[in-house]
Amino acid sequence: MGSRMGLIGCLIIVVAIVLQLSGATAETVYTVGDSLGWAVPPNTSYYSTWATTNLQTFLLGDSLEFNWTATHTVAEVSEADYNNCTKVSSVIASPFKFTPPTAGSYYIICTVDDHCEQGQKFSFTVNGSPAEPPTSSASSLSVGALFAIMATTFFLLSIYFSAYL
Ligand SMILES: *[C@@H]1O[C@H](CO)[C@@H](O)[C@H](O)[C@H]1NC(C)=O
Ligand SMILES: *[C@@H]1O[C@H](CO)[C@@H](O)[C@H](O)[C@H]1NC(C)=O
Ligand SMILES: *[C@@H]1O[C@H](CO)[C@@H](O)[C@H](O)[C@H]1NC(C)=O
Ligand SMILES: [Cu+2]
Repeated sequence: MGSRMGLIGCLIIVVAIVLQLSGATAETVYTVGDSLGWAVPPNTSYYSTWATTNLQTFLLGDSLEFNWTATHTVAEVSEADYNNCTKVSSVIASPFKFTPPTAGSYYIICTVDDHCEQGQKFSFTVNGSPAEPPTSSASSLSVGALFAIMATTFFLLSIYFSAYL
């Protein structure tokens, strides 16, 4: 009876470890605008459409990469400044990787000339509670470490079998 409870407990731990490892996802890096990069878009809805299409599942720990060749900036602004395309001082070299530090809404504009008015702007929401760690240490576990854990677990299981069954 006691041995069966121990065996079941051990199995539950194995399943939990395997589920956590398989469920761990690496951070995603999104290239803003895909092949267009960060530029004056062909129409004012280009980046809002891109963000809606691509950033629905943006999670804490994911990054945005801005690539550009002409003169542009990346500025994180308030919602009011985003709506008004208000210029703030911000000049950053390309490529620029931005990793939102917390969950919440973000407003990104280019502050050069009238680029923002022409649609070089987008907003998005980072999903995930700040209370949860943004990256899972399990995702950095090598395949070798996974097999080591599995092997150890099965070794322990075999001890249960030989000792009690
Ligand atoms: C942006 O830069 C990254 C890294 O240099 C590259 O992999 C990606 O293809 C570039 N994207 C564009 C749109 O140029
Ligand atoms: C904006 O431009 C993109 C890329 O050329 C195109 O796919 C999209 O249909 C355009 N949207 C509008 C509203 O014109
Ligand atoms: C809105 O933008 C205009 C033009 O950039 C600027 O003069 C004005 O101060 C802005 N208003 C607010 C409330 O930020
Ligand atoms: Cu610009």
